[in-house]
Amino acid sequence: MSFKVTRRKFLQTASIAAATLPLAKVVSAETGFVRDPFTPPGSFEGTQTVTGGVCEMCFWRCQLVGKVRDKKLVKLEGNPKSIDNGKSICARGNAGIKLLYDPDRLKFPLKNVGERGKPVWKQISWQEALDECGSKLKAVQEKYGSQGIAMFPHGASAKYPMDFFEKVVGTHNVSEASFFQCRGIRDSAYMATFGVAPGESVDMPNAKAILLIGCHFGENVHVSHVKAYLKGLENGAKLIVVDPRYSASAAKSDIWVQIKPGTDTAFLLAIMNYLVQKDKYDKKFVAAHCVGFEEFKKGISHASLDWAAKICDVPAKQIQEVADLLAANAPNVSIHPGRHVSWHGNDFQRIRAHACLTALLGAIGVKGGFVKAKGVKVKGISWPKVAEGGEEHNLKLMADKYHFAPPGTPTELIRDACITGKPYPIKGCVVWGQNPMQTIPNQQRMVDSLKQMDFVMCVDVMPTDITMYADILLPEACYLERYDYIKTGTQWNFADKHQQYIAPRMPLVDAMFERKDEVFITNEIAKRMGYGDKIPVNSLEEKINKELAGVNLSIAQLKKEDGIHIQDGKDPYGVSEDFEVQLYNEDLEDNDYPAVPTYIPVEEVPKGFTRLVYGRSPVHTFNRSQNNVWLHNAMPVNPVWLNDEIAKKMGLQEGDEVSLVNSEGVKSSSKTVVKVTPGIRKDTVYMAHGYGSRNPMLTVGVNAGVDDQELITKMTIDPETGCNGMRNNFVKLVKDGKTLDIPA
Ligand SMILES: Nc1nc2c(c(=O)[nH]1)N[C@H]1C(S)=C(S)[C@@H](COP(=O)(O)OP(=O)(O)OC[C@H]3O[C@@H](n4cnc5c(=O)[nH]c(N)nc54)[C@H](O)[C@@H]3O)O[C@H]1N2
Ligand SMILES: Nc1nc2c(c(=O)[nH]1)N[C@H]1C(S)=C(S)[C@@H](COP(=O)(O)OP(=O)(O)OC[C@H]3O[C@@H](n4cnc5c(=O)[nH]c(N)nc54)[C@H](O)[C@@H]3O)O[C@H]1N2
Ligand code: SF4
Ligand SMILES: [Mo]
Repeated sequence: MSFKVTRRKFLQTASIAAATLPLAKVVSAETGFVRDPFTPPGSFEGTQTVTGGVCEMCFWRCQLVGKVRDKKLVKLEGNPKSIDNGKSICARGNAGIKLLYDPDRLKFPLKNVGERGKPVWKQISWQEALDECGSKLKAVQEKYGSQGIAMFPHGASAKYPMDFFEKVVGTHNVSEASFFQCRGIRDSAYMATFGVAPGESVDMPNAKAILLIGCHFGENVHVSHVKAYLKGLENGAKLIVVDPRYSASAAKSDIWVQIKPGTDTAFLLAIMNYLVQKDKYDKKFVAAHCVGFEEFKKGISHASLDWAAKICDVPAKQIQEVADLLAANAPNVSIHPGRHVSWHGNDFQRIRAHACLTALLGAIGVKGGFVKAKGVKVKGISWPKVAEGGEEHNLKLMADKYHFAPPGTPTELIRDACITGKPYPIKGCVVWGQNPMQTIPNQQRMVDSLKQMDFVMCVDVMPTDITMYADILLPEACYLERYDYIKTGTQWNFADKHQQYIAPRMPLVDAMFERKDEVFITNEIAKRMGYGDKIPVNSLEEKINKELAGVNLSIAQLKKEDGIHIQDGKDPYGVSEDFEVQLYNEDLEDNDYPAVPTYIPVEEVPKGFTRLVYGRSPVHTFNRSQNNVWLHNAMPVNPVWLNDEIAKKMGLQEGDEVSLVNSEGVKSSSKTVVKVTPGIRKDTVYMAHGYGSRNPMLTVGVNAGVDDQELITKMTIDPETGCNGMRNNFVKLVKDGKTLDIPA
């Protein structure tokens, strides 16, 4: 588009001009990769390189080495042996040291002698803390049954306790924000279409065209995935980005579709209908692998280019241009499955459309297409299944809803039960590595759920907003201080020499203060709940060694191999004969859901308001890194992106300090600044997620920027999966105490 040059220029100036954000100094704004800002060359003399680190500043788990001097970690780098991230790590990975040594980190077990939400902390011994957790959880179990305990887990360290609570204690009430507020819909929708969860399995390095719906690589940073994307662009792939905002990816695109939020399914339906009507789809692939083509064809026949253009507020010609570009490059096209996909409560249908479009283009198992890498499986050591049945307490089955939910229980079913006591009370809560205050919409419902509990325990590394609601708060060793999680995979670029890797997390330094790991904590609670005889391993190191033994490896061997075992892999290309694509899915039909991808309209923006959408900060991971001083300095607040013409009408200028209020009257408790830009639609504002912490123990991150979640109070639930849509909240800006209407 001719548009592109000026747009790109504007982005460059915008990122430099954002004077409050010295982002450009620290990281490349587009990739989030560090340009080594803090480390004068030569200052690492006398350090020893320790291998075997696996990053968990986010969940991509890049492989690390650490430079250690006098038992202190002074620098992190990518492990040069890695065939995944290689020597690269991102800003957040680099700043892991500042988490490790954060003076605000949890150091000792704490007991809340104040109120939930307004804690007064008293340091106690591990013995006392564990006795209290064990006895209180046992009491809940005895009084209300195992289903009376809910768990909110996330991350490597939460897997072992989650397994314990599900299989030994026997509760179904486990809800992962990384499913129900993130990618669960994607996995379920692809399962219902391809029969497999997709991961991020698109062969972007070898693609001739890449379609990103919402994905904003460069701000969303997963090192090897971003590398794959950039490699594709370097190799000449055409890039189509569908986003209401001029994201870092949109800035690199050949076609930017500035879509109206919530309407992507209509856009995809029109593309598919056009391809079918014009005979531009892969007939051979469809005949060999697709089920229900005729029903599908009929079901989407209403979706003309003009129909979609009106709904999506983009030119019909542009939709056609996208369709033609995809068809011209088929089958070597990467239709990205998405990752955070719980957007508007109509998302399962959209993600089904991603998968169906991929199939129509024959872009499966071919270079550049949807390609599942053939990785290694390392069998985990798990708790024995003790609790039998319990299905009569499965909230999902009892509600007879959300028949395509991912594993676990939809958050709202758990919170409904907490708040109403129906169909049964939930009175015990274990939070492990999740921050449901800031990652699940409608904070008041979370507060109400937590306040009515008999007992709440949190295991965390930092004092975050959720930890303010704990009765007992336990300090965990962080990812740099413990053995953990065996990361496996294949090389990031599907090179001709197919390889696989096995990389267990090994500590780079010892844990300080009284921090403990998940095996210690879970086992001690298990003993106190009467399950001591079920304990599968006595230490995390033993667990990892046993798991490695399953693939004829050991920690000692891995240490000799610089932390990463590499072996021959398998060619990932090709499609098995029995691979089936459900363009029309009978199971969906039987459960009263649309069997062919269908556009379900979302609520329109009310007069005087604008739609709030959010995404990633390139230098933060959600809220978890907000107190990290390097990352905080790189992007101290999350500016609210406001369309320049709208800003002008409102009399607002770049850098003006504002707060936000939503259509349900909820006001942000902190402030941020306005970013005035043509790079956002007039009916939408955008901000990075994760800011605005309220825990005063976070001396760096507290009240920095605005918490998007605080403003997301209106609930929209995806009917197939029960996942939370989070982009149907409408806001106004407040300046100098005055609430400003948003002009139409
Ligand atoms: N409004 C809004 N909501 C969202 C999103 C959004 O963009 N906007 N994103 C969604 C997405 S994509 C996801 S994946 C989820 C993520 O949501 P969460 O799972 O809640 O987020 P995390 O940052 O992984 O977890 C937060 C907690 O883990 C703690 N933690 C960090 N390291 C460790 C550790 O080693 N051990 C323990 N025990 N705790 C640790 C942090 O201090 C923090 O309290 O949020 C979802 N919710
Ligand atoms: N730096 C960094 N990187 C991360 C993370 C992090 O916390 N920090 N988290 C990781 C995790 S767990 C996840 S799940 C991923 C998430 O990363 P993505 O899956 O890429 O994130 P999304 O939130 O889906 O996409 C945000 C983009 O969607 C656009 N958008 C908003 N509404 C709509 C709409 O209706 N239609 C379309 N087409 N676009 C819309 C926004 O403008 C924004 O550019 O990022 C991962 N990478
Ligand atoms: S992408 Fe960055 S934060 Fe995530 S694991 Fe890799 S280095 Fe760590
Ligand atoms: Mo996520």
